[in-house]
Amino acid sequence: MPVARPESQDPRVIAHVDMDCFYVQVEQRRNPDLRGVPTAVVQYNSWKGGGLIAVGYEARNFGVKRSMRGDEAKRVCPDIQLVQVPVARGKADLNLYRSAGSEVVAILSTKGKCERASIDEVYLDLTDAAKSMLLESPPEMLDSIPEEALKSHVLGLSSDENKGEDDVRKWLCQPDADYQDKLLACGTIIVAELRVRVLQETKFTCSAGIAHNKMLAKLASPMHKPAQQTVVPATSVPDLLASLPVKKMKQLGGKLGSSLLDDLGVNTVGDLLKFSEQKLQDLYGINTGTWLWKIARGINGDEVEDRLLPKSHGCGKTFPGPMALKTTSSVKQWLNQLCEELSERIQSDLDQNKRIAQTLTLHARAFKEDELDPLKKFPSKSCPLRYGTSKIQEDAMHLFESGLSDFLNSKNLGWGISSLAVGASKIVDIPNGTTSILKYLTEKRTSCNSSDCSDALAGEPDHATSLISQKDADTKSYKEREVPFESEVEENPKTKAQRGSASDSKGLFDRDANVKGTILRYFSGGCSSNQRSTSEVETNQIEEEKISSSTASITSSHPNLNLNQNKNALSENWIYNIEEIDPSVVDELPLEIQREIRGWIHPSKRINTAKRGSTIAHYFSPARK
Ligand code: TTP
Ligand code: CA
Ligand code: CA
Repeated sequence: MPVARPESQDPRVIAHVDMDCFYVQVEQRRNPDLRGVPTAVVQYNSWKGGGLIAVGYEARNFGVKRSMRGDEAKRVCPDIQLVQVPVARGKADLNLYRSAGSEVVAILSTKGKCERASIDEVYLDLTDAAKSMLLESPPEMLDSIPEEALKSHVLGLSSDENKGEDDVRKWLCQPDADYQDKLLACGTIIVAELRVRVLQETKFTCSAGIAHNKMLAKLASPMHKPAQQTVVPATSVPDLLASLPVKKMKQLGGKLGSSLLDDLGVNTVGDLLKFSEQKLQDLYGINTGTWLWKIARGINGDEVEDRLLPKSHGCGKTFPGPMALKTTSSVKQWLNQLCEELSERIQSDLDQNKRIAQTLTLHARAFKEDELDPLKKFPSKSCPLRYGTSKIQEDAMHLFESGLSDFLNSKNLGWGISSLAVGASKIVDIPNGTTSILKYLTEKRTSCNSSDCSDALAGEPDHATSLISQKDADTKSYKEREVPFESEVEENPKTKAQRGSASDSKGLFDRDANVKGTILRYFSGGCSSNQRSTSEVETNQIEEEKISSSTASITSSHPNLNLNQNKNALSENWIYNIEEIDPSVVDELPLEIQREIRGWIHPSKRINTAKRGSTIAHYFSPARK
């Protein structure tokens, strides 16, 4: 739900960094023979050559698109190399890509607050680093401006290619610029240097948008891909938004965008300027109305969260067409696999980062023979998460049974499952200096039943509850792993190191002085912004929109459901909080489930009490009223 947060009056420098054709780059690093060769990464199933999930820029030049399957890609680009995504437990194993993303995050987070926004992108708040640079070594005082910074695309500057770098140099060094632009100029240099470091240290290229807020930075990062960066000075915002189709904004990809288009004749974000805040509130409710009024002016107060680790973990698998699961035993078999992976991931999060996940969630897509209610969705279910693979498997199966019973209205009908996913969320840090909850757990868990535990827990932090309020103590995962005690429960040293150097903006130029040429040159295909057609850029964005626009069909699995709990393990009602879902994890779930979850996260689907114009009433589906 878009909510307009007040934008700080203080100037900010925000960057959005997105890796170029990420999975392809990871595969090209693993197998350098693929460098410079048209390449795509395909899904693990082999039907029609597998679905493409990442397409390299060389292949895009031949017209290969992510929407294609391998066979079609071979037709338009016979030399294309199709690399299968790694497989584990019969499903895609994204660990390779996740950890490659972490390598990049470790570098990008050295200059300021860093929010990992998906498997291949981050937001950075570089305000402090830019302020320090402006004080200590402003652009006009530098002996030389890093070449990568001079390659920046500054919106609103002349587009004369011959004068491009000169114009950028002048813009970066203009003595009479206002403070915000001066900070932005420093941010431009800092981001260029970070991107060069990313390339040197990981061999990956990335693209970036640099602006004074998250929304504008995100809009700018895909404008010149691959391996380039785009800067949005405040003065260029009206022109940018005047020509920006509403559907290009992620939150406007769905019903809200359609309503703006169909009901108000609003084609571009700038067209919204015609409407007063009051009018937009009357039409769409107070929050959404204000949000729309603000985005029309490029105002966005969202903060960059200080978060290098995901807010949740999820894994899932689809069972298309005839592969649909039709018996509880086949569901159990696959759920067991998914839970095994989930259990490993939360256990390693606990071991490495000292974080505990508290909520287990099951999502599924299902169909049934009952044609009377074909749109009914399989309700997502959650419960307190108990550590230990077998416990997670057991609880997930209970959640499934409970969901299936609701889905079938307790009728005895035939059914099929076309996708399954499990998630672990509500992840909290184990507080530093706690005389270890973990120690407490290892000592107490074997001996207490649930009521004893709740008494014993009085005064303990909330987050221990879900682990301890179990009837039969599953001590395995803790006891066998030599849980660290107090002195070991501290910040991850890597994170600590990253934080420590956050304000170091000096000395970058020395470090990067050896880098000859620009990142762009690194691309053997030499695919510059000019060579890349607009339609390719659009295609990429449309892909994202497809996901958010498809949220229109979601009607039943509302995240704030008060869920019935299964009888064995869970006695209390449990509220699932949408804020706990990490969009970066959603990307990793099966597409069908992504759509459903994005339906909760993105568009303005809040219960809305404001009076609405009659033609717009259909924007809010009845299920949400
Ligand atoms: P994107 O950032 O959307 O795309 P990309 O990095 O491949 O290409 P671009 O240069 O245009 O940014 O997605 C990042 C990775 O996430 C992508 O390499 C593969 C994976 N992914 C999927 O598995 N399924 C999807 O539907 C999408 C959109 C991405
Ligand atoms: Ca990307
Ligand atoms: Ca991305």
